Amino acid sequence: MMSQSTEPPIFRIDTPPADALAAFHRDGYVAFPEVFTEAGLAGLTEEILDYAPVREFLSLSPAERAGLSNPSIYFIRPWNDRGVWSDRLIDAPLVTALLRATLGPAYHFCHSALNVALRGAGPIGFHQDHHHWFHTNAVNLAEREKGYIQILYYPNGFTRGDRSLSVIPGSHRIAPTAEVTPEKLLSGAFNHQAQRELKVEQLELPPGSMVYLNARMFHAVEPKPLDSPQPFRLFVIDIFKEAGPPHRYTQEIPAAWLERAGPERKTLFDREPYSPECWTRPVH
Ligand SMILES: O=C(O)CCC(=O)C(=O)O
Ligand SMILES: [Fe+2]
Repeated sequence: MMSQSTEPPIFRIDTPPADALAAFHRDGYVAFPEVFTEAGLAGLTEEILDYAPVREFLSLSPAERAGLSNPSIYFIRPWNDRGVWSDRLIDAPLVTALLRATLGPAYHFCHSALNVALRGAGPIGFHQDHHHWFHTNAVNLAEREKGYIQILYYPNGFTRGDRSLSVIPGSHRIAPTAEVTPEKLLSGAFNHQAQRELKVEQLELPPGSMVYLNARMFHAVEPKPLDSPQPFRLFVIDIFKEAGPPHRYTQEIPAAWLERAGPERKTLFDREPYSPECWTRPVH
């Protein structure tokens, strides 16, 4: 494999702008509009559209599509069949700089997913993705304050109201116990705790954008209207966790990934994958 320095960069920047980390800590997310290089965006897009299951999904006839359990979404988790550009996302200098600044030196790659949403795709309600809050094993309780980061990539972007990402900035600061529902958050009941007005913001991002998100922050996705001018929205997510026991979906690392990983990347992959008994098995 080529050394890092001779690879064309996938992002326009290698380090976050000065105000990005403050925004992340204040809001629970920070967006990087048009952060991909031209070559990086073209390469990533081509890898997704060339991926056989995506090609097949996009070429289905309406009748074939109607037979699918979710006719308007292609989804795979983990997304292991990555080409050179999508592989490069995992430890691109910008990603590494952000993860070190927010999770510290000890963090791991958790898992990834790929999602293609067609016109007619439904909404996703407000939710958090920090799964240790949804389970009460000793392991889960101990992991709740650990950092869990989702990096969302939008190769062809989205406009407001068209499969757009919505966020409740500041909601990551509220401990997500059972009584903290999105409805209560938005009613103002927790504004004092967040020290700000918690309200929904619907984002809009151009092609080649990225969102760096604390998975404790409530977020949602708008449906994709049937008359959307964009035929489909592409979405890739890479998830990282502070070192520790498996999170939900912490994936097996494919043997081929391990073989070609350099020493730094190997440390990202050096963790136990999720298994149904990983949180309940007695600790020796
Ligand atoms: O589709 C999106 O923009 C975000 C989806 C989401 O909430 C997630 O993958 O956790
Ligand atoms: Fe989510």
